[in-house]
Amino acid sequence: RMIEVALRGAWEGNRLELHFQPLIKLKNREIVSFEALLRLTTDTGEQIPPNEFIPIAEQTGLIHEIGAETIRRAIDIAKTWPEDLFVSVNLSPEQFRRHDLVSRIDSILKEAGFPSHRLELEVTENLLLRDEERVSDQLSRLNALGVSIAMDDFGTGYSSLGYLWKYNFDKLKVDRVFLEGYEFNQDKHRDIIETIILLGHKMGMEVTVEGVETASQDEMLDRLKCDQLQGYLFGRPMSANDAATLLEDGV
Ligand code: G
Ligand code: G
Ligand code: MN
Ligand code: NA
Repeated sequence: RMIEVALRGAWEGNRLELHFQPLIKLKNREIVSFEALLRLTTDTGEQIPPNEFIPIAEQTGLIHEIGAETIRRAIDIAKTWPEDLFVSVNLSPEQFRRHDLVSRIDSILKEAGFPSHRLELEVTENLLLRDEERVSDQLSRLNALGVSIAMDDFGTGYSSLGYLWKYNFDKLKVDRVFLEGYEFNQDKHRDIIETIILLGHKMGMEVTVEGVETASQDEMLDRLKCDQLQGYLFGRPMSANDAATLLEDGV
């Protein structure tokens, strides 16, 4: 209840804000993108994590407005970045229940005059669980718009391989669980991550590894040649202002 109240009109009161976490290109170590991540603060100053308020936004239907506004604002900020950077936005499976999802995203891009290829949308395997015709149709229409689609948290859901077979994704984001505890069993972690990267590349996708926290993980990934890295080692989710500063000063 309290969260629902906090979510209504939250943009106006600046209780809902976007933070940005950098994605680094492995080859040249430059920032290629930021992932937009929502942050909610209540009137009393309490921080509520997305894992708590996103489900409530989904249950109450607020996710449709919040999701559209998230894309609008993420694009608005991305317009101030160098033109070779893109921006990534997470989409909830619930947003795909609306038939106008794709046309809304199209209008947002057109109104902002933002090139569709600079927008990446992240979806999780949960989206595909229901295996609906509609979802597959929406994904191909997004593809036709020129927006790129990433499968987020790859490797943690159900029958991921079947979905890779059936749908065309532009990118795999390898879930950070595969890096957790790396220091204690390096070979095992390296072997599975290497295999996922190979799988992604074989299927024509780019691969981002998430959750990079230490220099030794970074070193291992550098040898494995994924495409992008993301994690606290390169930057935590930060305000749009801090992201702009990071772009000026470099990682
Ligand atoms: O932001 P944090 O690092 O705590 O993210 C926790 C979870 O919340 C992640 O799974 C992330 O994808 C999700 N999340 C963050 N921002 C958004 C958003 O704008 N939309 C949706 N649907 N999920 C988000
Ligand atoms: O599900 P998704 O991948 O969108 O979630 C992003 C979440 O992962 C956010 O909560 C973000 O703060 C968190 N995150 C990003 N980088 C790291 C990292 O290096 N370590 C940990 N533990 N969490 C991270
Ligand atoms: Mn994500
Ligand atoms: Na992710």
